[in-house]
Amino acid sequence: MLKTIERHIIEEERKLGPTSGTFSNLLHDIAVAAKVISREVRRAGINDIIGATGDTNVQGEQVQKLDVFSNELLINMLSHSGRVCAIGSEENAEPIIVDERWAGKYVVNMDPLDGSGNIGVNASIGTIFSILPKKSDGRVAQSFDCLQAGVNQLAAGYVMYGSSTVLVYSTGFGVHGFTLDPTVGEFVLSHNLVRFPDRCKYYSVNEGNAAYWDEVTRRYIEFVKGIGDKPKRPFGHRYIGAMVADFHRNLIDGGVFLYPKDLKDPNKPNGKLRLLVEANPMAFLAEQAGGWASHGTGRIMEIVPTDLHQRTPVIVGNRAEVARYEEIAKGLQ
Ligand code: P6P
Repeated sequence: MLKTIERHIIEEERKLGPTSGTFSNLLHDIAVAAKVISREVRRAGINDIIGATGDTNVQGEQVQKLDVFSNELLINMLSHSGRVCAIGSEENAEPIIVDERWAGKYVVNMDPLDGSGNIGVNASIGTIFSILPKKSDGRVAQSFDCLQAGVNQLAAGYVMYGSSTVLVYSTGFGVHGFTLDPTVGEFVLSHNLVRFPDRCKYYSVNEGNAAYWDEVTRRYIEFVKGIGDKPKRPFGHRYIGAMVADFHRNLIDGGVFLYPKDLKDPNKPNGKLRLLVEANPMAFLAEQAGGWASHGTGRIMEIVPTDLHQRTPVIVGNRAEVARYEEIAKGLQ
């Protein structure tokens, strides 16, 4: 029986108690934006949207044309939805405060197009979103409305533009995945209450950073490779360079993803990934799917943010493997 995301969102909303329906409308708006971005991604080789704009973003990264398209589309849709009061985007230095005439009661932090370096080589990319309540008093949101710990999240999700387009989200009642059926233009339920398998099959890390890792990461990676005095069957290694794609494979097949702190860039002592637009939403999903997400010695979702673009080490996925990493870290303290 075909269950569209619209129907599922309404059913999920009923579990949240009496709300004015704006929450489900917000999730629906994000699903619509995902369909439009998916269309552009699928045509990227044709409609001259591949390539860099020549600009660099606040992260100091090359901006791809599809980054700009996705960011502007999502900001435009969310700003005129009547449901959002502030938007924190990986592409914008400052939060976007929505015009009071359109402002709603939710905050969205997002990475509009994660892994955009993969566009030119036709590898998977994604969109990541985190939904929070407005915290400030008064009608107009403040920039600090985006600076909330992950435990405050009401919902989170991602869209993966891979061999098919999949939207995965949770509102706190488990994780559900929907596959876009391009013949009808609908996201259809394909992964109901998806959870990390108990068996950890893969580890995902950029091995090219091995020379810059600290002792904790070095010891953990040796373990997963079956090296050392307690050899074990090694995990498989898979790394796509887009967090959404690596996370999704590990969620479906069993695995752990790491972007630990490293000494590669003195300006990024906590690794590369952003707390608010990558780590927190993926941590919310991981915990809802029976997994865990740590910054190395503690729960990612308990970090109290001080900057929109602050970074954090990320070890996320199979609960036992994340716990093993934390045990090694605590043993070395
Ligand atoms: P590296 C994409 O740029 C991203 O933010 C994540 O999606 C991905 O996991 C990571 O960076 C890849 O970074 O340094 O391994 O290329």
